[in-house]
Amino acid sequence: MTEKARVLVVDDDPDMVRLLKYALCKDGYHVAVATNGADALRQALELRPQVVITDLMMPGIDGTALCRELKSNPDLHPVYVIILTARDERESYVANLESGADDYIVKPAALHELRARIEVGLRWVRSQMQLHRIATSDSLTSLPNRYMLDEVLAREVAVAVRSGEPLSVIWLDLDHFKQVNDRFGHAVGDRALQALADLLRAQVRATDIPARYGGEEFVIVLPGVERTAAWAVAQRLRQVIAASLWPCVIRSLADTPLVSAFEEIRALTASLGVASLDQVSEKTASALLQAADAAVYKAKQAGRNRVCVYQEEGNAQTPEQLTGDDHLFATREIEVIRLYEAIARLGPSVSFQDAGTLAQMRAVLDANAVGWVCWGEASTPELRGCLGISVETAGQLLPRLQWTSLTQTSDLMSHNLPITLLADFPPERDAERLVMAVGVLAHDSRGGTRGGIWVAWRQKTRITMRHKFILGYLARILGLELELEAARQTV
Ligand code: GH3
Ligand code: MG
Ligand code: MG
Repeated sequence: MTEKARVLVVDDDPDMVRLLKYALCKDGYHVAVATNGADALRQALELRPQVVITDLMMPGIDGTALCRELKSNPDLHPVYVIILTARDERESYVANLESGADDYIVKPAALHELRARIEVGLRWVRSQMQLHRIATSDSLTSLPNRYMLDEVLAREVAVAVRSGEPLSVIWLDLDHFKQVNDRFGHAVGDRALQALADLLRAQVRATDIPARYGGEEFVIVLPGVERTAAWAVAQRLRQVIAASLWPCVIRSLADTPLVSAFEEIRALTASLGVASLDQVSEKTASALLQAADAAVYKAKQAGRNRVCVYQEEGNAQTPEQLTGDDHLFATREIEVIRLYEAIARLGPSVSFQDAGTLAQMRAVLDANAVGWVCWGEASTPELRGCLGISVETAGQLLPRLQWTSLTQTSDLMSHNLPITLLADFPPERDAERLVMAVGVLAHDSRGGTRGGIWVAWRQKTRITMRHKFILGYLARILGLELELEAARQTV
């Protein structure tokens, strides 16, 4: 169902607004009314009307002043303003057209004329929005383009300076991308850029803004995120890109005759640079971008497929926290990549009945037991595979697992919270005592439960972003087209 067009009617004559509201509602518009200019402005900010119909002569803020306010507020753009005017106000409505109003109607307004003028206004609003979309988004990837990025970043820098909140950016440049074009043609290169854009959209939170800077370079703006957290995001992106971008391109081109040649390339990787506003002395968008660009340059020089954090002049030492974490992640990362490779090789029909996949999952998550279940007709989970504990114990464990949808799970996990504690389970067999377990459901596109995976640990384990990501990834394959909603929603 299409959304109703929003119309705001302003007149100091209450009978007039009541009449117009009644008539326009009947015509299927969403109508709000105000009887003075100040109230009209308040309502406009709340409703974001596409069309405002306003009387001229009102006490306080009159129609002319209201029109000027509406038209000059970028948050309300595009708004179409129709002036309602008495027959003897000819001079003033001409002046109003000059000062920004879009149209006028002489009172008493015939309803069919009013309707026709509203429709003209809505057409204008739609074309304005389309123009805006064309001007601000990149046609290949539909991400915000550089023009939009400049605008967004300038705004976020201003907000951060005013509020003292952190602000970071990640600059991402694909490695040796020219080779992809040279070997397989631009169409394949384009497909890779689209796949990368999809991946960025899926991996960042709703408040982060990924944009295409140009060519094979992308920038992600992370409001409210300080450097270390931005670095962790960049690391995760780097891993996901290395593990899944090229396999994803191959899959999407599966029916192309050339596809076997694509396997000559094992992975398409990216170098990423991270910079935060607190690192640059000049608090501007361009200084911040330059810093991130300098960091990417360092990542390229250091061998590509890596993340570098910007370092201020004369401050050559890397923050301890970053090197420490990096070291910790390094060994685990290799395992994660092996897991992805195994999954990519199995393709979209991967089954968790495959013991190899389960074994790798268990190793990567450092879990004591993992398993996979399938929902039967009776909508009770049916054990299909388990690793690490006996089938009997797994069978006892299953009904006690608190199954969580992927959305909820990743939401909880992103806050580093344990999901389900099975503190005293199972009491009779101490050797296989499992104190914590997580269940993740995968749904199909109609919302039906297809299956689930579970992971159990002997001790309380902190569920980190890493665990969350791996579980999410596995559940996604299980359900084929799962949206990682929560990953985007978490604040
Ligand atoms: P490096 O690792 O140093 O970044 O190497 P690179 O090959 O990625 O970098 P270089 O700047 O030499 O080449 C960028 C390539 O990106 C060149 C150009 O053909 C390609 N490219 C830029 N925009 C597009 C596009 O819209 N579509 C396609 N298919 N290719 C593009
Ligand atoms: Mg480049
Ligand atoms: Mg490049």
